[in-house]
Amino acid sequence: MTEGNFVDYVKLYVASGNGGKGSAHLHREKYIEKGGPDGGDGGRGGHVIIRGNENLWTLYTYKFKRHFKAGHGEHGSKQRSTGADGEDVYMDVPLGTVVRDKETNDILFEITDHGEEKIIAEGGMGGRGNWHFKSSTNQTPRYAQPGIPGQECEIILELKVLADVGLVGFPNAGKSTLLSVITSAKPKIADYEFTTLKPNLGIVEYRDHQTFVMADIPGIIEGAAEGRGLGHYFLRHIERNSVLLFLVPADADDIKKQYDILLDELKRYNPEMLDKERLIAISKSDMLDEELKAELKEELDNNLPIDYLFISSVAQKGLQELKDKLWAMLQL
Ligand SMILES: Nc1nc2c(ncn2[C@@H]2O[C@H](COP(=O)(O)OP(=O)(O)OP(=O)(O)O)[C@@H](O)[C@H]2O)c(=O)[nH]1
Ligand SMILES: [Mg+2]
Repeated sequence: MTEGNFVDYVKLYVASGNGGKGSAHLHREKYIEKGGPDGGDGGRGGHVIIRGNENLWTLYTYKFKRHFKAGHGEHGSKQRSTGADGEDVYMDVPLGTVVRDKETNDILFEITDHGEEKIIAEGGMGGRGNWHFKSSTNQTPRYAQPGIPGQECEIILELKVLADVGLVGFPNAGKSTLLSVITSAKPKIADYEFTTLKPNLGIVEYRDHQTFVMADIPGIIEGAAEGRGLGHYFLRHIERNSVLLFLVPADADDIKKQYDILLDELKRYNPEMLDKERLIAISKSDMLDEELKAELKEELDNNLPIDYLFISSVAQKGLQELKDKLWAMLQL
């Protein structure tokens, strides 16, 4: 998935259909003097329905189509014939899509399951035809109910990525490079900070054709939770990951400190982030010679509070071990 087509926030207009009018038809037939009321009911207006689809990963399609209108119900007619219901409109969204009312910004619901359907705008009921209103005192009612108008509203769709593993690291830590070597994603990679501006997702192929999804998000810096850099906006994308992989480059001045800063930013953003499984990968470890690596290892063994390993995306070292560990953590 490239930068350009990852769409995670859209504003849309939706409108359900009007209910059809009930009919006020009076039956007329040769030789029958008083045929009586036989007007049928109007059909229901179409609903606008939001539906979860596990094959979608972004809200990309909604970048180009922003108005969704369901069909109107048809009017009732003679011989008690009910008008057809208006056509429902389905809007397929990826799992993890949060739907908000644009005016109030309130969350209306969230789609988390494949095939899950929620009506966002309910079609108006059809009006009842005149034959319903026939009574002993009124044998020939000449009125029928109008249909109920449909609803219209503006909504916001917001996607929280449901990847299994989220990458956390300072800018330039090598997150995108890792994604590019263990998945078929082709994120932009460069030797400067904030190369990644939007999340990238990749599917990691594991042994025996199993897979898990990894999300690469823009780098996080100190103060991200207060809005510094880009990280804050994108932290929501890793709120749902079950495992967080911290990437700290081997040439960092103080690896433990970088990890602590990252962890602190996550905690300030949402304390629940700390409930996730965590692993540290020391990236770019091809830059270390064996002696330096042994020294660093001793220091990290004493300092780091959680499990870690050395990797190098460029030299393709430690990647299978990394996948094994991540996979094991995902199975917990
Ligand atoms: N030597 C070495 N360099 C690496 C390795 N992985 C990444 N790099 C380099 O580190 C720089 C940053 O890599 P990116 O993958 O763009 O880093 P990032 O963490 O995605 O950075 P942002 O998107 O800015 O947050 C690039 O110049 C990469 O070539 C590695 O394993 N070894
Ligand atoms: Mg990047």
